[in-house]
Amino acid sequence: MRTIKSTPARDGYRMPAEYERHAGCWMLWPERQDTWRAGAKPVQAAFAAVAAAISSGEPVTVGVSAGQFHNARARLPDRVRVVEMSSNDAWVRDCGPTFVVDARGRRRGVDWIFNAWGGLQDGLYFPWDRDDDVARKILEIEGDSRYRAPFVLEGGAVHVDGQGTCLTTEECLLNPNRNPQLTRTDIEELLRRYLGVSTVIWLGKGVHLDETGGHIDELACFTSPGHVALTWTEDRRDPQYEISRDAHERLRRARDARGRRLTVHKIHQPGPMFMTADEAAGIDRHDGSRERSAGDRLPASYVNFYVANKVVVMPLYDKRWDGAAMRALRRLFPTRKVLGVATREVLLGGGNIHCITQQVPRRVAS
Ligand code: KQY
Repeated sequence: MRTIKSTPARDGYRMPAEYERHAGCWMLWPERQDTWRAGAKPVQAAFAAVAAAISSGEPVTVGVSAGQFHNARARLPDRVRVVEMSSNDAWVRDCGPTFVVDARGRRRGVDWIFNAWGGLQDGLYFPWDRDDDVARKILEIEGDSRYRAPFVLEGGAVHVDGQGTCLTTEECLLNPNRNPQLTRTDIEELLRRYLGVSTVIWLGKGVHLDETGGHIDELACFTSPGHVALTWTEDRRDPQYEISRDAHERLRRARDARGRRLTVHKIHQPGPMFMTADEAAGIDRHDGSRERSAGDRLPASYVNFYVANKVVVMPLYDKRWDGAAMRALRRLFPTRKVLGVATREVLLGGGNIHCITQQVPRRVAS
């Protein structure tokens, strides 16, 4: 597998939207006990259910440590490919490659520098060296050439419409715990070069208390060109109210790369949801890892879904709001079946279905 010194944009490559055709999807198997409670068994069941749902519409590969290989193989459906791969945790959206394609249907991957969402300043765990190698290993297996981007970024920090527009947040990308040497203008230029976009739409803050420091993939995403789903609440006393209202205003004023106005689809958040004492008691404490405590507010959002070829897989966690979110996604993705998976266990680790998946766009054989 070759590492290319150029940039995707210079070579005519762009990041396709998630709703474009996939060759498959990658996940990593969860096991670390300072993230996942009860020996990670409850969350492994949730990951297996997500893999089963996605694999009904496209091939799924799960990377797993040597020690967990037999367990993962036994718990995942036979149609899911399981390969040995070490990692520090299971967030392949962030440590995996971002795939890019060109007009001839060729595919390559961008390997961002990964620093566990903030490095030694306020990263979530140390070390993160195995995570930083995940993108490269996936590209080896996929047989795709690699660009090593010269800056810190996670896949969950950007969404694209596939037609030249990138959506991101100031809270995350301008945080000095990622790239203190880069200005906003520098970062926009790097997004142009590495995602092949021409327009960057900046939202302000991410979801309230999101431990990644404001990833866009909890807050908002494109559902088709010109259409954005946004997590929402009508409760003015909730700090999320002001965050979502500000995002809505920015989206209302924005134009995408093709000069279109955006239609914003509000999806009411669940909860608010909090970690229980029982859940917190089941998580190991570890120096250098984020402490997870009873009463912590969880960054719950329905916007953290995954769009596969034939299905959309969305988190379920709150009977009061699940139905409305599912109906909204059915309207937004009329050609796909919307499948819900109960993923409170994934949420306890600080993310959800979008964060634990990484799509591989389809390559057209040349
Ligand atoms: O938002 C994401 N893309 C990932 C969430 C990571 C949480 C780490 N504990």
